[in-house]
Amino acid sequence: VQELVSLVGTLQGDVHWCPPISPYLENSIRLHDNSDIKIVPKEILVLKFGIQNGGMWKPSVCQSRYKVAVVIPYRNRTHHLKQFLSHLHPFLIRQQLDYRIIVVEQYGNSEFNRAKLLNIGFVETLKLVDVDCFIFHDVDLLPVNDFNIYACTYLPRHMYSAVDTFRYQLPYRNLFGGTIAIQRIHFRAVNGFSNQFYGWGGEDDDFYSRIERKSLRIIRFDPKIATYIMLPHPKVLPSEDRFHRMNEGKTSQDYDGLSDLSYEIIDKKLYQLYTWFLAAC
Ligand code: BGN
Repeated sequence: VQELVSLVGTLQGDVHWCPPISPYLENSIRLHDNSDIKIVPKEILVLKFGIQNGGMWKPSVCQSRYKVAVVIPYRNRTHHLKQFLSHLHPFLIRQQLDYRIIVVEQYGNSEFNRAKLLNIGFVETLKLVDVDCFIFHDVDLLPVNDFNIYACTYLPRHMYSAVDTFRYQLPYRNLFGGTIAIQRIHFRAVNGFSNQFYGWGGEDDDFYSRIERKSLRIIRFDPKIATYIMLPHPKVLPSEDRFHRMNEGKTSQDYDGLSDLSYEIIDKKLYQLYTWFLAAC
């Protein structure tokens, strides 16, 4: 917990801070494999926890030490999204976070551009809330341990150290994909993600290099805490272009990213469990 940085400023009014470790964290692991994930109807989640429109929540009895935006790049995974929200809302609530879930859906049929959707999510979120910590999160990854706190550490953090589908081993040391937590200042400092990666693979490796080039480092939590399960999906073919893109990325960081981001928001809505953007990119 000491490694986490509180980015919320001063106490508002006469409430007190939430305790450093939430009393609601549970030691027992309730997710063992993906058959454990039950979809909870949104009406029930809203009623039980008081989730606000747009997928927002914060503790009412104390002021959270951590304010975060969870941004999800998305297209065509309705079932996963329902499972994700059913799991993640109660998980974040047990951690007593002040949070908002934002889903950025890619419009149209061009190849999926995960990295650009995350850049868009970053920019659009900041138009709605003043938040200093971003969690960029794939929809098919679910954290199983309550002590994996969804707040920013000083350094950018790769959130999974162990995933069931990788037999709980990291495939390689510099992996920075799937789920990361990064401070707003650091995301800006590296100029966000490259916008050039269409199709599967490489955008996260490129992002890792961006971090290194700006003399930052990454950290991870202990694999016993940073454990995830991955929801099953058909294997996608990696993009052939990704090696070329990664090579280009060595010199294009300062002009490819947040600095040249162009897109159009086709639609947006505050759904009960998340804020939704439909983006053409
Ligand atoms: C890597 C992918 C990552 C992906 C991880 C885990 C590439 C670039 C060429 C080596 N990188 O191989 O994007 O997150 O696997 O699945 O394909």
